Amino acid sequence: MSKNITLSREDIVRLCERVEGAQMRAVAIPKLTDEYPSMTMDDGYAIQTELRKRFIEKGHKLVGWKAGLTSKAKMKQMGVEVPSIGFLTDRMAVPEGGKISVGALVHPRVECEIAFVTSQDLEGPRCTAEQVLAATDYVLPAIEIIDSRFQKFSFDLQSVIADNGSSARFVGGGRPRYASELDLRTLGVVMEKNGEIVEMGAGAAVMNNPAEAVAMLVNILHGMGEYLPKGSFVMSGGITAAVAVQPGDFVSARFQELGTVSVSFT
Ligand code: 0L1
Ligand code: MG
Repeated sequence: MSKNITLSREDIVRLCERVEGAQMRAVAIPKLTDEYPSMTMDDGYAIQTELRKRFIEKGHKLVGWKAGLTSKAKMKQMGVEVPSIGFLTDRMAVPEGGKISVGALVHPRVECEIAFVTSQDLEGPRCTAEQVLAATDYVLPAIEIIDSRFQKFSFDLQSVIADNGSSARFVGGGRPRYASELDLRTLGVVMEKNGEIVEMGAGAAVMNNPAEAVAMLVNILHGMGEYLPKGSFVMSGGITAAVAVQPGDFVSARFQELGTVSVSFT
């Protein structure tokens, strides 16, 4: 598949450094398209790939991937119409019940997602939800903490892809289950913040079946010349809109059949 890269190598490195600086220092920056209005989604993925290489060179370990903007609620909330993907590293992982310092982030939001752990390699370009389910070891509930580095969470798809899909932290927990024992479409989730219900939904909100979102992710990876290796942790996308958090908040997501995952913010 031919890529529509319009940025020079120098610009890709420069924009990668800008995004990396914003992530490391937890400062908001203008969206990248303000300076490069004709930037493409492939340019965004080229910047994201550069960021991944830099993190790996610094010793971060790639543990998996995330699909983002995969539900109508999320697309409406963010004003985009196409899903995206981002990478996950060991430094983003937070244990179930753990604490996250809001000071290390710009303006975090939480969303509940169904995560997949794969037992076989998956490769595009025509990966299907059935192939994803056949290659899945188990599924588990997760909370993703997203943190767009763009001012006021105002961005477009090209910029958010460059910013690694707003990836910041993730928490896996609850009760892992074989996907074959569940109907992921009707599986319900209730998200509570400080004991109040703030969002609820069911798996079908994610592209009719969260396994479809993982297949989409594998097919985007193929376009980047990559595949999804076995043993990957993959988050399939927020079932509901994302909810803002601040210091002192306690968030828990109760998933039907999969138990509860929770995290607090300091
Ligand atoms: O995981 C997601 O769906 C987030 C994708 C990026 C958009 C955002 O920051 O809300
Ligand atoms: Mg997400």
